[in-house]
Amino acid sequence: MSDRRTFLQVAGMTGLGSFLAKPAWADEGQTLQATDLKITEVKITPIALPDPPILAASGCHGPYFLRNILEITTEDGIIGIGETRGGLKRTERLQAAAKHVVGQSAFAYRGFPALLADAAANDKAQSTSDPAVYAGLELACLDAIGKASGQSLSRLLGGPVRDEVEFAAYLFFRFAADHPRVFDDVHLKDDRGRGDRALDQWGEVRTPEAMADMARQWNERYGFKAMKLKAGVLPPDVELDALKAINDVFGGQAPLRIDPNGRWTIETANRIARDLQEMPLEYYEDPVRGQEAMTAVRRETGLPMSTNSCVTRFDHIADAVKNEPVDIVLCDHHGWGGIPACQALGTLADSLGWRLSQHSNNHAGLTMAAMTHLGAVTPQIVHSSDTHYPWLVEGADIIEGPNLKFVDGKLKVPIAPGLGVNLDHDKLARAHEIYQKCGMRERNDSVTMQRFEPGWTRDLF
Ligand code: GKR
Ligand code: MG
Repeated sequence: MSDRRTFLQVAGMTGLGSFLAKPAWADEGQTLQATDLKITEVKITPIALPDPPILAASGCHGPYFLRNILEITTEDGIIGIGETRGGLKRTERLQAAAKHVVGQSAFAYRGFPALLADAAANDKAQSTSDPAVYAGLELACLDAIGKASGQSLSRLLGGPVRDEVEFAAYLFFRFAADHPRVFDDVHLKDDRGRGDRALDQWGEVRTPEAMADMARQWNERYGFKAMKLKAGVLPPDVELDALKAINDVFGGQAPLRIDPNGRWTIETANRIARDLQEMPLEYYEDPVRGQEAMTAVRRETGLPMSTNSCVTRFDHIADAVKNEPVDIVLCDHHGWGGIPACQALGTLADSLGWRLSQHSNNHAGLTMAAMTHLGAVTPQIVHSSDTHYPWLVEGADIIEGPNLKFVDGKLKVPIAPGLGVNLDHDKLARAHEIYQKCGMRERNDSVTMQRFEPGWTRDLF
């Protein structure tokens, strides 16, 4: 099976040279005070990257997913890079936040949330107080500090506690990349086509057999061991059969996860759980919506439960301590407010008896590197992390060189200064051009799904 290796005709070479430059203070043999990393410019580039028609409780993914890329320039000439969630609203918030951050030192990033909260209070029209805005800025500051000090991001943050970070297979039901409805989409603005010109070659995966075959191939291709089935798409019994078929492929040896994204009723979740109890289930992820419903399923089934929906902020923790809805929290540095925030969550998790994994939405290589560093500096991440990265076809990432490669289901923790990946500005410019042309400005999976299945709504199963 081959993805479109030359997507957008982009190619590059890995280049660590620019990371290996001497720190700005090294010439004079001075201390770190010699550089203040005062921010002179924050550049925000919204981008659209190709996405296949994968399915979730929210509907079907559109032809592109959106991200925002940050480049902060400092007085010392060092440029820090970052990536965060996409969408026009967030681009506008980032642009508003940028104005307040210019003139600050990149070393002082922990002061930015307060600075941005004050700014938001004074300017209600432009909410800069958004954890994903802060997380993008923080990442770019950490990258700049890493480059200035010659240290990798994970060394800066007290690690690495592991040299490699393990990821799980993130298996979605899906339509074929050349399903006719894909080409009806007015947003589509690249030269993908049918057959061997399709975005990818996985074909349609909407049966237990096709899903089990894809799981086998993901294990062979990437080495992933844990298998996460994105559910809440087909009737729950079909999804249960798909999980059983995956289990059979691995002879009962692969840790399994199933995530219906809260689209099941408590009754359905409890009924399906009876079969899950017979399988090597690592955890039951958000089968139902909200802490109280999750608590009801957890009490009834006794299964380990995880979430990226009902405990997603620090101010959800007090209720979670009371309700006990979960055993595992999927942290996400864009949602929890940065990498050190997720480390703090790890400390809390230790005392609450929780374990951590990482949540993912579609992302590019800067986030992939950031998630790897986060996995390396957070000992409580003991479950392999989610990532959508394998869905990003070769050549479509915006980093220099080929897409990052999983070996044995793992990525090596980058050791070059900062994030350890470089932006390829040609690829970035193309991804920005697609953003401008495609007209997508926010994610809307239900509208895309209604083009495949007119009248589709997100009813509960
Ligand atoms: O990409 O469709 C998707 C996923 O469903 C995503 O939006 C979720 O946030 O990956 C996520 C999850 O684990 O729930
Ligand atoms: Mg989830």
